Amino acid sequence: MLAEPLLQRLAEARHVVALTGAGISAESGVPTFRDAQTGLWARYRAEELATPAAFLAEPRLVWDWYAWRRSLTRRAQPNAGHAALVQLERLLPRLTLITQNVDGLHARAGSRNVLELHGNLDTTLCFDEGTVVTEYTDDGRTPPRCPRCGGLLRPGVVWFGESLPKATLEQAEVAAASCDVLLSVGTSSLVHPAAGLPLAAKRHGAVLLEVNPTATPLTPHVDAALSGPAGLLLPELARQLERLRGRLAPSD
Ligand code: BJW
Repeated sequence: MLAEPLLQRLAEARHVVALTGAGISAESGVPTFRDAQTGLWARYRAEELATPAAFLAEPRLVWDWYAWRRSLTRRAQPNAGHAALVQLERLLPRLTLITQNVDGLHARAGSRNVLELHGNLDTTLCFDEGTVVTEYTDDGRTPPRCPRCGGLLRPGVVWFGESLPKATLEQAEVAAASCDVLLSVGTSSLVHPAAGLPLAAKRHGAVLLEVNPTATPLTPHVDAALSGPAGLLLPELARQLERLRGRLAPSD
């Protein structure tokens, strides 16, 4: 699957970054961001709901959309792709996992070092104060209100036009600039600043690998494009790495 010289580079890497997007959760039954709209939500475009302006115009609609998506992700289980990244974390000296996903499935699979660039569906913020709200009363209003200031509550995710969490983005940028291999998995590579991380890694000399059933704007820049589903290809990659490690291990 992965050509021997690139597999060697992966096996020798001191620091690997995996950047994931919605595609890695597709096989858990969580629809990807751009294909997310099914059933009642099919007539809305995700890009038009995931903005502060949409929330201010129709807070109930946007809150309900996130409630629907939260109910899907809570029922979902991590898949073989998530599990393979946990295995890679064990096999490699250092793996930084950067995700654009808000579903929390990497942590539920057992990944320890996860940088969530776009927040998490399971957190709630006060729209006005930007503070995390852990407890609030359900008084029947949608969205519920902030117990401190009475402002609208919103999901703790990053919408278009909003800044990413500063410290998390900085850690991601440092990791991208210092890794030997960056593995981009299941992302359309359209949304910035996340989409710029692989290119920054490449400028600093990293090998770029991509796992995706379809080509993306990143594909022309990668050293290897592994075409197919993450749930199949990531476990295969981990197996290849383990086999190579077995061959390289000094015999007693
Ligand atoms: C499989 C598979 C399987 C399927 N296995 N793969 C520079 C240039 C141009 C624009 C900008 C720029 N810098 C900033 C911007 C503006 C904007 C932006 O990037 N716009 C672009 C659309 C052009 N960025 C922002 O606004 C960001 N903020 C920011 O930069 O602030 C400063 C600033 C603002 C304005 C101007 C300039 C500076 C914030 C971005 C926040 C993104 N938030 C969202 C919503 C999160 C909450 C929610 O989920 O509702 O994050 S948008 C959405 O896209 C979500 C995702 O995390 C993100 C990425 O999507 P992803 O993960 O790639 O999913 P899909 O669906 O697009 O793709 C799935 C892929 O999986 C596909 O390729 C499939 O083929 C594949 N796949 N099955 C493997 N089994």
